[in-house]
Amino acid sequence: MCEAVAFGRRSVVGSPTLTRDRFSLPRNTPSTNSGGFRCDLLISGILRRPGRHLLCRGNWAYFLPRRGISALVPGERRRVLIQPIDYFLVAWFVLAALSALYVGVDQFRNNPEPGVMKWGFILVTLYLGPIGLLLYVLVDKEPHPGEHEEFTKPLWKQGVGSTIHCVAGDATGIIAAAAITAALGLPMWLDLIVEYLAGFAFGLLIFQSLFMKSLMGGTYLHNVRSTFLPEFISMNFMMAGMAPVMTLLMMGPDMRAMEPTELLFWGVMSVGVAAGFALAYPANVWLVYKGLKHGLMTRRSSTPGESHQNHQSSMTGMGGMGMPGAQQPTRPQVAAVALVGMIALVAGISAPSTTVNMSLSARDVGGSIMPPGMIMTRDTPGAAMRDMAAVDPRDVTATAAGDARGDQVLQPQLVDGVKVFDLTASIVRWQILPGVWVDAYAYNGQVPGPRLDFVQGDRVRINVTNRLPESTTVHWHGLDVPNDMDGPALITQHPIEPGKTFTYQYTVKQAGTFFYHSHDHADRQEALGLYGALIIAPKRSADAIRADVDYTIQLGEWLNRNGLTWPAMPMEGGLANYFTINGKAYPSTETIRMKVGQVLKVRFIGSNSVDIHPMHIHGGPFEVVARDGETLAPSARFAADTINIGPGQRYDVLWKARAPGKWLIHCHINHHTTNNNVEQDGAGGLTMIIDVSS
Ligand SMILES: [Cu+2]
Repeated sequence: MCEAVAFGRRSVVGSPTLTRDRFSLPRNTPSTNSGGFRCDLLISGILRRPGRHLLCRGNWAYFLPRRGISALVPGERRRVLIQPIDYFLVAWFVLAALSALYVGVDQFRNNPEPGVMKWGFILVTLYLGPIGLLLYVLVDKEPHPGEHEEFTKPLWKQGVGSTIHCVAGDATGIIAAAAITAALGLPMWLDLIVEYLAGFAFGLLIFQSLFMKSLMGGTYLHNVRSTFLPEFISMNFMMAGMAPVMTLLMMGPDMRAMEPTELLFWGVMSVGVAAGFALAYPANVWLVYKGLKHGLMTRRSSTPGESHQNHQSSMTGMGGMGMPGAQQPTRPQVAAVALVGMIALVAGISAPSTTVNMSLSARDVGGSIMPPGMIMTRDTPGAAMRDMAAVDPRDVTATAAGDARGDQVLQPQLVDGVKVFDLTASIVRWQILPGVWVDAYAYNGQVPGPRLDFVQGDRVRINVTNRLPESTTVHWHGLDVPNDMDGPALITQHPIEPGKTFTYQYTVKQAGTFFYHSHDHADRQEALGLYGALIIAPKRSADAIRADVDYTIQLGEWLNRNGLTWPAMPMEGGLANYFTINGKAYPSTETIRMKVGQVLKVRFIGSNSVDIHPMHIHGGPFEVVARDGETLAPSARFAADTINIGPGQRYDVLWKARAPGKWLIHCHINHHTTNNNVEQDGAGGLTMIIDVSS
């Protein structure tokens, strides 16, 4: 007994044991009639997976896991999403961890600071990394035994100590709240308010009043009251620096920054803390100078027998004392500083709303990575961002072989006189050029999707299974079908939700060149590869326009940068940089081979949804014989050498091989015959060769 997993839908004729996502096959099961999918529907490459074999017998394929069965979907997954910034983040947080380790060990082993300040430095070093370490060494680390009191006396060092204390308390509250609000899906503006309150509460009620109680004496409530105003001032400046940095970076092009599970979120928090520190520092210097906040302290444990005192604390700049020579702060002074702090806070929280949409939450757009150059404004809806976002590589379920081809003919099963086809939409890694891979939305693991060959009069049934992370539908472009089979999502049918299957069924009335494509967020899904050819033969074969070679060209456009794929769109940031014929860019496009005197029929399909492509054939004019699936009357046929293929349009043209040589078919928007603006082997993108021999 060997267990096997079939790719896609199961259609089992033998007597295997079926379970939900797997089945067992008796040993030596006859290969072609016992279930699974035909090998020619599969792309050999997606079947290679560590720990799995592919058994491809005759026309049928099975997956044989070496250890159990883990998933229905075969192929290599890309489990991680790595952007260039991530390397810096990893390095940064390794440095931060090492720095914090050093500060922690040194504080507790060697430095006569009270515990609350030791923790303050450790926390701030976690946020600020080597900068925290630098501050510690410059202002607090006792140079030689007994020198701490003298070493920490200067006002600028006391100001740093006071800011460290504020940042450790307030920023910790802010960061904890940011992580929680992101998980709750609160809009950004509400996030900031919750974060402010949490930061203030944590800083004042816990870090300041509670942890400092032993140092300050007095009751907890008294401490809360006496430290409220200086904490309020310091916190306001701190948040005034932190809020805009957090908002603008979180809602920038890489919105992984909104997800606490992403390293980038913590990187943004670090930058935010640095900005908050910088803005709060001057205020803290003044507060310490005036004796409204404490700065650095020294606490020494006396050796037994040395003194009756167990502890000796020296708190420079502690409440009511101020720095030597400083006058008591006046009410107008305190009021003015507090007022400016509040103005800074309001500005810091509200100013980003002029450029980013603060009504969005992490749930709306979290994790989306926008194309470079996309214009996002204060009123850009979350739906627009999701529409244009990069395909998340973690949603890729399989990797196609580099030489895999799309547009492979899909063989139907005949059930009670109905031709039954199975289409499954999923995300696959697809090679458009050696070394250039896109994360494509694909039917049956190929771009374009498999070709459906119909004959006029056929009754067909197409089971469409959705393995995308979003809903989808299929539209039968140009076909005269019942309205509820037509495909527009939310207009004629409920979208097919992820994991679900919808069955389309109709009688094929027309003949000619047609295609199918997604009709749910088509600007995204069709651009990412969800289209395929419908080639319908006329009922009377005498009606067919004959040619020696019949070749279908489906056009595609891709935006692929930084290892990510975005749907190409005629939008800022959305313009394509790769162009494909049948899923491949020249020189990876196919070559048509024919002999002098033979006639080639090219069926152009405007399957891309962005540009009009003026398709040109070298070597003399062609004759346009059909448009949009309709055969032109002989009197309406015309000669041309370039024809505009607009999105959705189809043209069938006949081209005669007049002389031997390599003749080109290419788009005449010359940018479309480059690969990321580079010509390779004389061309690129929408180019292919007709190789005519004599
Ligand atoms: Cu073009």
